[in-house]
Amino acid sequence: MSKADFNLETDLLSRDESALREPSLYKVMLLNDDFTPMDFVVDLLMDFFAKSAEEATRIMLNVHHQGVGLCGIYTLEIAETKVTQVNQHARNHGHPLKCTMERN
Ligand code: TYC
Repeated sequence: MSKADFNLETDLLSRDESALREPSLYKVMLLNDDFTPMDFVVDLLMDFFAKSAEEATRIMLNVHHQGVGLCGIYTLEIAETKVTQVNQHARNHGHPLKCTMERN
């Protein structure tokens, strides 16, 4: 095998060790509370998660009734940024809304 034929991914690393494996994904979730106004949550889902008014309303009501709801699935840094921005936005407006993330 000539040097030109050597492929690190396929010849040396197992599938699990491959530098080409997909990045881990993280679910970004909204948690329910009794105080944050529904229209604030709908606007937040449209502004930070690019949801339509209809989809944002569906997600907000899902959180309201189930206690938690999925906003989106992202790679680590994007998920962390969404969580930080949403929690800061809620704090800035005096609402207790919490956004969290978990490994998918
Ligand atoms: N439960 C809130 C209310 O009745 C609405 C709400 C929805 C709050 C989703 C937070 O993540 C949330 N005003």
